[in-house]
Amino acid sequence: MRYLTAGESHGPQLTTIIEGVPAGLPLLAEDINEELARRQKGHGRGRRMQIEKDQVQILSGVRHGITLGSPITLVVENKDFTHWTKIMGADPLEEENAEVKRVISRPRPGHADLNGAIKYNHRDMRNVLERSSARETTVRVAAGAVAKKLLKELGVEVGGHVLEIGGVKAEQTTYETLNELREKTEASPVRCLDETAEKMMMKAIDHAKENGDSIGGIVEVIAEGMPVAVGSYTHYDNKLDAKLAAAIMSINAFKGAEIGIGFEAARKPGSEVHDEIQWDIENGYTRKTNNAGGFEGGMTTGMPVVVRGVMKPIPTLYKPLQSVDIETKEAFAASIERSDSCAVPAASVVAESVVAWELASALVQQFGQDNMEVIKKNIVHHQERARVF
Ligand code: EPS
Repeated sequence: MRYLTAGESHGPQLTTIIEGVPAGLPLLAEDINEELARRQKGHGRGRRMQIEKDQVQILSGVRHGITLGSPITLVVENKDFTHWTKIMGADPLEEENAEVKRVISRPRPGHADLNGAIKYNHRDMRNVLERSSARETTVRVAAGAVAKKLLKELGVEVGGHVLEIGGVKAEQTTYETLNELREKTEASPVRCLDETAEKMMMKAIDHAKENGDSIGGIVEVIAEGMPVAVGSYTHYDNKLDAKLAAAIMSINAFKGAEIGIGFEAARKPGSEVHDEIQWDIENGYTRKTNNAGGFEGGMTTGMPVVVRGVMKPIPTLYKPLQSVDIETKEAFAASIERSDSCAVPAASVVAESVVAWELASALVQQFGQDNMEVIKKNIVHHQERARVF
């Protein structure tokens, strides 16, 4: 499976074309809209989220609520476009006017502005900002919602939560079931399981906002029910854990990814890191622990997949940092654009989406590409073989 996205932050719409989703998957607009609404929430979101009410239009690949196996086109309108029709229009302007174009010549440190402008030879850095904005994650979440639906049909559930915001760490991070995790995090304005930390995180976000600043954090995604031995050790680009790390790193403002205990493994001896193997007739091979986060040798172990990502503070600040005007080369404060003071809770939904996408793609690749019935049968057969192996 693969997908492309298109669309500018203040253009008319965001689009994704998804190829390779098997036929026979039940899929409704509301499955996708639910995920889009989750991405819009979170303490620390800015004014743009009050303008948008992200809703998907399914324009191809689905008929009467079931996927056809043909490319799926999903579109989400930018309601804000009505305020940007001239600035972002596709037609030439009658006269060149920097104000009408809302030209940006002072790059924001931490954003794609300067490097993107040099690469594509844009004197107006709005041409970079419009595509590099995290607004694009809207349709990645839409594609992720399709992946989640596919995973659910195959017995795989995905959840996520926030572990840390602005230096405030969640101490209580355990949960009995993914359903419980979901219930608690949906009720939390910062998608955190720890109620004490939640309040401190919200205070940290308010404090950043008052100061015209922004803060980042750490999110965790868990997937339960992945069959064992999905992915491969045979070649670097077949390793599923590597694909997950790349997917996490592809989210706007993400600077690192960890699987299982991740960097902590550097500080422990092997005897405390590796997950001992056991077997019983009902469950087949299982592990006593899950420090590996569900991966060994680029393949799933059958234990829950656990992936974390770190998001830096959003670089669009109301209190701008020092920059240089690319026209005059003089020192200036960077451009001020409307922004979120913290988008970590929203980013945790994006992280769920990109992880779901990679896991769904891997299952489809390994167990049959064309229709859900064949994939389901192949997975049942595989799991039975693995249990008694
Ligand atoms: C976002 C929409 C954007 C930003 C934010 C994410 O809308 P606008 O630029 O109109 O305010 O709120 O993106 C960034 C701050 C960024 O630096 O990329 C969204 O839909 O999530």
